[in-house]
Amino acid sequence: SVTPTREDKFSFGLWTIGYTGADPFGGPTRPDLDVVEAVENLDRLGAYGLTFHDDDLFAFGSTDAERQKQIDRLKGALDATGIVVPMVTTNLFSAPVFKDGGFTSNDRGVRRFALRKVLRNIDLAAELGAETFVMWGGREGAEYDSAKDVQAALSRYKEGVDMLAQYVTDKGYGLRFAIEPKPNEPRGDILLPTLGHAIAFIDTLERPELFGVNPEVGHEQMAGLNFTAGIAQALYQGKLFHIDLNGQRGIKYDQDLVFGHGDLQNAFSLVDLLEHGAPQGGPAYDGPRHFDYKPSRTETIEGVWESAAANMRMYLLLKERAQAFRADPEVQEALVASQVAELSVPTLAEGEGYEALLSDRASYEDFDAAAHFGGHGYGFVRLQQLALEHLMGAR
Ligand code: 3MF
Ligand code: MG
Ligand code: MG
Ligand code: MG
Repeated sequence: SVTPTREDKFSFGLWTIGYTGADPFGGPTRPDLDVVEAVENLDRLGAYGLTFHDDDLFAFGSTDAERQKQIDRLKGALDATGIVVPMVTTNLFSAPVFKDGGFTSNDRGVRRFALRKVLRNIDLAAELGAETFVMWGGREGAEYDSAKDVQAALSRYKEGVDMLAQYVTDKGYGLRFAIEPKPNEPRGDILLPTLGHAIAFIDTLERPELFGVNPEVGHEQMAGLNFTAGIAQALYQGKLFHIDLNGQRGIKYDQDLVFGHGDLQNAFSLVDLLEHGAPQGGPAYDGPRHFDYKPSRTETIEGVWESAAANMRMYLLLKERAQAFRADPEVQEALVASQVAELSVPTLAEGEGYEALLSDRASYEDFDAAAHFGGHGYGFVRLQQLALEHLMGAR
């Protein structure tokens, strides 16, 4: 069915449906969205979760009383609807104090302030029962190579997040961290620009098991990368802790379109991967299907809710199409012809080392490379045509 239910685990950032349309060239085109209205509408549309940055819920610099009032209003709406908060994230990019970053600002005082802000927000995340704490370091970067010592910045990043991991461990919070990579915007270059950079960085941490990634469709595509392939590697490395779904059309600014409104083919293969795991039974993802999109500034508040619904509908339509693709006998036959499953057969026999391989004449002396080069095709184009026909509803 393409009607969203709680079991689909669709969640939205408060900053997504709450986007008022302000961009670098113009002010808002819609009024602010109240958190209670946000929760009620997500519930009405069939979503299961709301996520937020501290500064989305209560303005930066709020008094303790103002902060608590907003938290209480959110809790009331959650209780009334059953909407949950599976993820909380931190804003170290909007306030002017973070203009050169939070954890990696050149200014040590800013770095200490950033850590305190995040610790406070981690307490709130735990209180609300969140499982994941996302960190997008949007201002952790530079425009000029001589302005930022990248190796020192990575050391400070590590120092900061190691301390946060110590904190959640000491407190017994069940939280795990997900780093969100992005190549650029708002900084000219951002640290940990792709999911591959982030996974490599996680390897240097004191508690790598507490850290994974929160890749965003548009962010990887801004770097010209194949998002589905990146997600497959994140799964392979056990690091897909969370995901930001949206649409992007090529290498340009972060468009944050509705999921599927960008590279539709890649959205199809992504849903196929998320829903079916690797074709040969690799690990599957069972976390939230989280949308990080921006309702276009041309739309009214009715358009906001229509676009929120469109994200979920696109996901469910793609899921239906992917199921039909996998179930089609002709596709199954084409997959066999393309030897897709054969890649899961180990190259060496069990216990076989280089000595046995060296003495296996069939693998080299008697191997007919010419026949393999000229003699057989893989049929990948036929497979792609079948995939696209399913995507187009032509089969
Ligand atoms: C910016 C983003 C961010 C992150 C968020 C963490 C404001 O391009 O994608 O959204 O997703 O900070 O969840
Ligand atoms: Mg983004
Ligand atoms: Mg984006
Ligand atoms: Mg994002």
